[in-house]
Amino acid sequence: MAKTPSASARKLVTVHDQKLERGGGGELHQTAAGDTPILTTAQGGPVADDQNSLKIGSRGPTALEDFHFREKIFHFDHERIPERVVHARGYGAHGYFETYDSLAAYTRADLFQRAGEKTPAFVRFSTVAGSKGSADLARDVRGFAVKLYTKQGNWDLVGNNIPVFFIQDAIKFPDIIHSVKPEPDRAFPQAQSAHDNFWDFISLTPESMHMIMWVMSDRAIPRSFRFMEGFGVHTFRFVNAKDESTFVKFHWKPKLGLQSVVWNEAVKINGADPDFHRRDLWQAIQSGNFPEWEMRVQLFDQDFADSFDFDVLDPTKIIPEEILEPVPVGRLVLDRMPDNFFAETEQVAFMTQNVPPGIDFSNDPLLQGRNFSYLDTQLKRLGSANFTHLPINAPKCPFHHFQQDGHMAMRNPVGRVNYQPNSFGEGPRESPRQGFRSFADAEEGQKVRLRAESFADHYSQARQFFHSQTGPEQRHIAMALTFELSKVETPVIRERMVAHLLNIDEGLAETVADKLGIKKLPAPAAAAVAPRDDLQPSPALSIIENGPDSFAGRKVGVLVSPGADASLLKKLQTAIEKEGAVMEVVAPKVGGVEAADGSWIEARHMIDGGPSVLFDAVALLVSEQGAERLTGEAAARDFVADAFAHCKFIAFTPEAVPLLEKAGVDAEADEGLVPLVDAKATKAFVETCRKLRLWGREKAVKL
Ligand code: HDD
Repeated sequence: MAKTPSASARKLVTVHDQKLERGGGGELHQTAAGDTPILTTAQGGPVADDQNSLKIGSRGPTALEDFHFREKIFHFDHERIPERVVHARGYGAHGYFETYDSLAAYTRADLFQRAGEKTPAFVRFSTVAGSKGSADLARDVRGFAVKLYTKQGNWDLVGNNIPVFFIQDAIKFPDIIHSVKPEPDRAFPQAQSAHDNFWDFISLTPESMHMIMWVMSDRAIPRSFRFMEGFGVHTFRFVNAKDESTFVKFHWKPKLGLQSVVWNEAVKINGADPDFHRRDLWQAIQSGNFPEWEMRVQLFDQDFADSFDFDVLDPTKIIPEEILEPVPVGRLVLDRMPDNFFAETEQVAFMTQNVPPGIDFSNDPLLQGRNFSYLDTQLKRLGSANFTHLPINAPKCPFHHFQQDGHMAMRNPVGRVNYQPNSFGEGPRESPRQGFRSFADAEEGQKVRLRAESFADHYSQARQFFHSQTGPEQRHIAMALTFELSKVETPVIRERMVAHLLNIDEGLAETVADKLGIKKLPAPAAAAVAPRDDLQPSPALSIIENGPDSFAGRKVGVLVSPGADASLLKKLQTAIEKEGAVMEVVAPKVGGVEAADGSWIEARHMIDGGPSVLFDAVALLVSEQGAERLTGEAAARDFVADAFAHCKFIAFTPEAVPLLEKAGVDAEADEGLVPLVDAKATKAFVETCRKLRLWGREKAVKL
């Protein structure tokens, strides 16, 4: 019985990838009209009444024999599974990875053998600290977990949008995570690092200083997942067919360039649209604007590793791109949202130890620890050792093994033999040639609990990161540190942090100390290795230096009033869409406004539902009367004032000047205010928007 899927006939996907319609399957389950499936129990029994439980008399007790009620409530009671202990809030999408050229010289991993090879992918982006229901714009690291369903099994590259980590040894992971999560006695703050426990741990953990510079930078408040980089963080190995190893670090570069928001904006976005990042990815993919990242690899040998300033096994260090250029090897495209969030995004299980032959681990102690941790967590979360039977986790290549039974076993091999070797010539056998062979590195040493001396420099790269930022970015770091530490109630923790900052940049330490009201600077923190001054700044570390040269993928919010110029709006829309950006109309009332020429302008948002923080640039297309009325509305004044304060480009019709003025904005303040005097000006405005923000305004607005 073929039927068109409808909202009421949602699909169930079995582990065999058969799609069954809910309620489908035979005439008994059809209504007389034949178009609406009959509601059934999970056992398939048709249900007569789903509105009333079975009672003894209409006001009497509920009967125990009401198996439909019992099953319905039983199932509902068990809908939740534990959220991830970290990275609980996430959003995923399907896509593919396309290999540019053969990398056979470096790796025998099948996905890298042939130019043009396409490997199915599932990617989940996440924040680390917050619960599943927390807001997207928390100041936090973003997870960037990629599952590639290769022909040699799944490869999970479980990375972040920051190339370093807080700690050098996985044994400290529970401590760093406990410290950032809500404090155990009071259960707050949620999705925030701005509290005593986090900064206490950090201030007692100097190895975190490099990471802290990144987390206090705008990297931790990305404009969207589409505009951020990803990193595998650790040094891995490529191993070729001759069993030769090359070290490799993985990078993802967004095609649309890097972009972040500012903190004042982030706080407001969290209120206006806590799902800002989710919605952005959903809208981009559903409208056919598929986000794309390029995979680039830093390849190096043992000689390079030996000569490099820092230990390549230390996950708190990078190899600057200017020293070792990342080579493009392929692209990742996300082109399909999951059919069901729970089945796919929630149940996807990433594990660092999932690597195909040709990709191997280094001795990075953080990576080694991760390889232990990720298997445990899947059992806890998904409840059965058979979590690989879930379609999202199952390999897409043929697989054969003798693992069997257990809770929810759904892929059970047929036949008599479930072991090997066996005398019946049945079942799979291992293949020394094609199977995974660990790189045969020679290891020896005493059993010790020691941190390598080569891991001891905690400040030099933190300083290098800070000095690689542009002026506005350095200011943002200072402001972020001040904000976070202002929430710390214990003075000694604040002072300890300033003592660390003195080892990174004196000016930064002084600014933060001044804002925190610390009158006398403490002595710099004791450093096992003196911070170095000779590391060259790395421009690749700045977001502003690596912005795009187009406005593609961005969004303009156009505030209209009754009597607005519809043809000007049309021209603006054409210019915006030609750039690959999107326009959304904001109006005083739901539905839209009547234009001067009598036509109707449809609006997507009402002003207080569409504040300017949701847009990359704004335009004010208002009539004289409209402007006058809008000056009386707080939401309209905020729309303008926020756009200006967040250094956004603002186009405006001459009639909008009173609104600008009421919002405290001088229409001639700077080149970021673009008068829409004629149709040509719409194009000029969009070209101006390519700069994304007018950072020169920042000092004036004291962001
Ligand atoms: Fe982790 C999840 C990334 C260190 C233990 N981690 C998790 C996710 C990402 C990362 C992106 C979410 C995956 C998803 O979307 O399902 N983790 C990292 C990076 C690290 C890192 C880039 C350092 C370079 N993690 C790390 C350590 C440990 C863990 C040192 C433990 C020893 N991570 C976990 C975990 C999680 C996890 C507890 C929680 C949910 C999950 O694994 O599936 O096992």
